[in-house]
Amino acid sequence: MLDKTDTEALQREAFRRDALAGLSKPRKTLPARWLYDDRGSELFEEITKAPEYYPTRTETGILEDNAGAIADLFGPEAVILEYGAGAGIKTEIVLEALDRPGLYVPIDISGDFLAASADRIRQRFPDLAVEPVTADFTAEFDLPGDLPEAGRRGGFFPGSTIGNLDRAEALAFLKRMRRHVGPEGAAVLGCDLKKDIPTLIAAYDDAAGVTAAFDLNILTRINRELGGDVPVESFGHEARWNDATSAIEMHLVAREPVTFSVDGRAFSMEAGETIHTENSRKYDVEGLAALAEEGGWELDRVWTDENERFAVMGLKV
Ligand code: AVI
Repeated sequence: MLDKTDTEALQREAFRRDALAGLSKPRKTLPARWLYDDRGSELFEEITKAPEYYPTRTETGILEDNAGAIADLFGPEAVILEYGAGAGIKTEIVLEALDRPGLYVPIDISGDFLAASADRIRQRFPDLAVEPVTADFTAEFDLPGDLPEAGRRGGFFPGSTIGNLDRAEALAFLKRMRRHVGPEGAAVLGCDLKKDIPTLIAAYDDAAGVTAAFDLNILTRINRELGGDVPVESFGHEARWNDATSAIEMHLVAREPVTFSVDGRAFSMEAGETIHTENSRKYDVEGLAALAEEGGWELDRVWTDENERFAVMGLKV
């Protein structure tokens, strides 16, 4: 087993590699996963409460309104596999509604975060067995070998995190979850839907500047963890709609010509040049159902809000 210091050293090395590779491209990028250090995770929590960021409260409302039907889809004594632990209230809504759940398996790459959210769930549901798995769910990993056999296995992937994956990654994820749940399995998948562009842009560029702070924090992280001297104050945040990929993109825009170094390597950017930090793809129900089908699933039910902003999809094998 790797201890915490080993894991942190490996993470930092992966961050260094990704940052240097991304900043060396003609169109600079940084993978979105590095947005989530402690400060980034705090800021993301704050984003979910911003008035313009409708996805979290909309999905929560859909889960509340349909908890009974979701529990029926999973069935009695279900083993729930949650990809990305710590959807907090959303997880609790589903667990609360289930008929005698057999086991809850939260899966997350951050061991600390996972332990904290597993503890919270244990306190809230003292009779529920909880078996956390530390793993990157966008790559292959093994489930515990001793999962109970009585109930159905159900995947739970809320939050529209599927939108942060590209098409190939999303398909690989759907196939992996299909393998995990086995032949009798089911899944509940939350996904933000395509809509008018101003609503989307506002959700990713809120007036209070929380999303901007979240985006810019990746530069502060580079300076702190990779010995960088990026002039953070010379950058601004921009949310853009890309029609070809059906995605909101987050960009860090250089407001003036800048030069900086990261881990001893020099970089320069012209005014207006950007670092692309995140894609958040928006689907329609048909498009996502087609992708899920390709991944080995059948669409069983779709639950949505009255404005059809967000969809929670019930899938069966
Ligand atoms: C985590 N993920 C689903 C969020 C999203 O909406 O794509 C991340 C986010 N980025 C900016 N705001 C929220």
